[in-house]
Amino acid sequence: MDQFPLLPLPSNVIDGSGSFVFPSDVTVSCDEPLTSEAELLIERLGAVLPRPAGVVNAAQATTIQLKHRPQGGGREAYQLNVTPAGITLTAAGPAGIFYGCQTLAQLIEQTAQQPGEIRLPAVTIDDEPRFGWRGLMLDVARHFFTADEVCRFIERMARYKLNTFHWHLTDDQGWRFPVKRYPRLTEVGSKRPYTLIGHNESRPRHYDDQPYWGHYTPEDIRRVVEFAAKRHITVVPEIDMPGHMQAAIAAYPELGNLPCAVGVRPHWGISQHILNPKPATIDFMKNVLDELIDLFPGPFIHIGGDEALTHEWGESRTAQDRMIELGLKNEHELQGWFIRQMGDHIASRGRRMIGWDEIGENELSPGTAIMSWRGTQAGADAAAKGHDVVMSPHTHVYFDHHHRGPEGEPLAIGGMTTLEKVYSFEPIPDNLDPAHHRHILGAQGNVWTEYVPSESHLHYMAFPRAIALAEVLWTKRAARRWEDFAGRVSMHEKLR
Ligand code: TNX
Repeated sequence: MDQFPLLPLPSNVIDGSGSFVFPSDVTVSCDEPLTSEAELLIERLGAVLPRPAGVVNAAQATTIQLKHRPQGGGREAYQLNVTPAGITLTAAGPAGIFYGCQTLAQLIEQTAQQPGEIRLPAVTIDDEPRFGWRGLMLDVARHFFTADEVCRFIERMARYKLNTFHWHLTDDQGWRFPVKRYPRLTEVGSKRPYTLIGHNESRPRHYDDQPYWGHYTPEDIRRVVEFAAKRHITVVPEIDMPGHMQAAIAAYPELGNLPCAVGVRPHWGISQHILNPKPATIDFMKNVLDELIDLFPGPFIHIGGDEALTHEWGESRTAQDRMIELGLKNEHELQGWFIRQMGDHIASRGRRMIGWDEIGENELSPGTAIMSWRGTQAGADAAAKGHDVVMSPHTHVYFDHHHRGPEGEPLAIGGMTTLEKVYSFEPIPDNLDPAHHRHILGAQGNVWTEYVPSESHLHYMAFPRAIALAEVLWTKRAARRWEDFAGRVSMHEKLR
């Protein structure tokens, strides 16, 4: 199997004897609940097989059989068997079958590159992931990506067995999530009058004179969620609060702290504008979350919570009175209170709150999960207190950083995160007591898009780094070798 650059590397590969030669008419059969997986496999193979494959009834002789095997292996585990007589894929459920199909499709696509018959060497692959949260985050607020572009991004994630898509839907520079009850969020909040040219740190700042806008419809959201679900990807939507809310405050000034109007932010960096802590604002955000929960069926709802500058609360009579009324010592505790209001509401709707690691600086309700981005220590601390954690440190998995540059690369936010650095990432912190390891759900790469204006640029930033992360999260730690991975990635990229 060494000749095949499988990505991510499977757990266990045993070479068999002989090989399987594909007939000119390939057929796929499947047990009842696996029809969707069979259809997706057929669709994918359509691009490489000389004639389209067909689905047939499980009783007939077929090239590829997808079989449901209730016992053995986790939900995402599979066994792929290639023998001279045919190909069988078994798993305890549709997710495992889907991952087995990704492995099989990689094998077939690679052999199909050579002229002549398609022949696969006999092999048995037993495979399952190391972590359950294998994610990528996409920021659609700084630059907007359409539902079709998001689906193509998700499609590519699925090929490497990533299973969680975190959708950063709102920020200072644009509100992209449709809320029926508050239409101005998209009418006003999704448009900025012009956008910064060049880097946010350069002075003087220059702006283009192009209005920039974009938002989703509820149909777009449903389509993305369904597209992702078919590929066994859970979507985690994020409404970032109480900071990163300038676009919402531009739409509904009563959410802010100042008597004067603010616009949607035209440049990057952290905004001073933050939601006020009035009961009406808390209710407003709960209503927004209700509509979010109605459109996204997944277990986690992300409320951001990062980089909340509390300066405006320090200057506001209303915020100060609220702090006294609630018996809170300072603005930091007020931020914690705000987040807990959201967490309680999310829990009352049967979902779990997740937020950036700043929320862990205040007491959290049990069941709240955190996403550790300012390094891994905040994640280790939260795990030690019994909270679930997704590791997403800017040191290793920020895909808005340069690959190797800045020399020879397009403008980026800065930093450098090489493929090797991503590959070296270990999600379980060394200093975490083994009793708490189970709280590390996995990890996630983040694509912030201040400097990522187009779909091609997005793929350029995310890949191949996302593949390194996929292997970190799927493959057993002891089986990971950088040189081996680097070789497989370059073979794979050549074939693409
Ligand atoms: C920090 S990471 C942010 C984002 C920026 C990003 C740029 C995090 C939770 N917040 O708002 O886009 O840095 O790398």
